[in-house]
Amino acid sequence: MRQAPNGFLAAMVDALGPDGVVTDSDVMAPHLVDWMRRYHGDAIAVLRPADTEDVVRAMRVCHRFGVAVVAQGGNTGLVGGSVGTPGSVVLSTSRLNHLGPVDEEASQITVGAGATLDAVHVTAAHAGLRFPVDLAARGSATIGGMVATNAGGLSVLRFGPMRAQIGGIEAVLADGSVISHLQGLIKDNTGYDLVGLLCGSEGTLAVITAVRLRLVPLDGPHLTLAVGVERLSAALTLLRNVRAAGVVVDSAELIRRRGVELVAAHVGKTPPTALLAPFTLLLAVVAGETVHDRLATALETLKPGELIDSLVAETEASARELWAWRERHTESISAHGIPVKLDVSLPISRLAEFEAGIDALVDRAHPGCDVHVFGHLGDGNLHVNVLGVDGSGGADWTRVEDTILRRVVELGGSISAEHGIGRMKAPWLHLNRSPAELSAMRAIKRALDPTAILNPGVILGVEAVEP
Ligand code: FAD
Ligand code: 2HG
Ligand code: ZN
Repeated sequence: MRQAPNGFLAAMVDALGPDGVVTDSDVMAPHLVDWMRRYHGDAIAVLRPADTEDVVRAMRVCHRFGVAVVAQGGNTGLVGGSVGTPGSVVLSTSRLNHLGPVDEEASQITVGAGATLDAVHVTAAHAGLRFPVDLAARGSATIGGMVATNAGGLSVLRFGPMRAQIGGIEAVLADGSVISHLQGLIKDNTGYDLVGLLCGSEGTLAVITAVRLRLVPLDGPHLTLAVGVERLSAALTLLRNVRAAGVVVDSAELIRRRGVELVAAHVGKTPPTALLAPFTLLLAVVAGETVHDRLATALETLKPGELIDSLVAETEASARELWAWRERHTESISAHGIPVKLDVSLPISRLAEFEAGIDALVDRAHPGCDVHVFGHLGDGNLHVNVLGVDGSGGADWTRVEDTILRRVVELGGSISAEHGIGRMKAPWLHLNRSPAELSAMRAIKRALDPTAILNPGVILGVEAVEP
């Protein structure tokens, strides 16, 4: 462990009080390993600021001593961006968790960066409104972390990712200055979009302390439908036809039989037969008088032999059970080891081709792996998880990752659809970003964080951001 600079901890305790500075290694331990157990970090201390003023004081001390700061929310990120690095402090937002009140007139709410997604859902629902981003880590993932990664989730198809839900941000820059833009104005063309810039910045440009979120009206009931099909292209056709029939689709997710079997083994349950088709399209749609007829018409458009089975969840409880087969993929995979975990996006027209070739491609890079593909079909976003490669990283790991990411780019896709770049994908950022774009990004980084203390190594890699 790297030592703190002389006087640093005393200055930090002065700034935050003893409760705000944790140095006990047992208490620090969970902050220093990521959700996947792939990244094991290090830090001088974990800071627990109680409000924005505390964050300002903490950043001033870090700036003065040149100590790196890794902002951390729920630590559910999947690209190794949230754990401390040697000589850094982890700044936990757990105490910045204030909520609301809901501004019903504007359908907005201002929350602390450390508020969990679950808490925001519950608060919005009490006001008859909905916060439309949802993901399986909802109990721990924080709004600050989700803004910092521009998280996607299950309803991007209908509502867009985090970026589309932000009415404003309050954040503390590296030198302790505060930018606060929380009015939530619908129209506001006053120069550079700093809010948009911080969204997806993964803790490298500022520490987000509060967020103004847009809320949407609660729908009536949703209907959940599972359709088992022979080929991925049939799932795409069906989704297109369901939407063309005027059905409002909230989520359109894809799972494969292999993944369902893995979840079944993990949770000890038998899946419904519709989920044992080679591919299952899971749909959450807004219910209404004509929805069953419209769905039936769309199902009829599938070619003979393509539809294997379908199942409608009649109750909320059975809908939750169906969704669990999709949502529990991540934990079921993790129960079998540390996977190569990728979240790629492709043009819709290349999805089937990518999926059809992925097993053989990975097999050539590292024979004998177990490849799991699932994800947000409607967004062109597939999750590729590969089990059976040495979980600690190394040459095999890099080869598998490199092979998949290059294939994605060859097909016109993105190496990160929603999890971000973090430390994990920094070496491959150049596949998607031109030298001119990378140079513009470095210039932005230097302007906002001239001594490179904010989450070093994340997004741009270590060398790229040294002052
Ligand atoms: P952390 O993991 O703590 O941090 C993530 C990044 O944000 C780090 O770089 C960190 O430095 C930075 N950061 C955190 N807080 C702040 C802040 N206040 N200011 C500045 N930077 C900050 N993602 C999706 O997009 N879609 C999904 O469907 C999805 N499903 C998931 C399911 C599971 C089971 C799990 C474990 C993860 C899933 N994720 C998904 C990953 C997703 O990125 C995180 O859940 C979430 O966005 C991160 O929130 P967090 O509070 O845990 O952030
Ligand atoms: C999801 O959609 C998450 O469930 C996690 O983005 C994906 O585990 C993964 O690879
Ligand atoms: Zn996802």
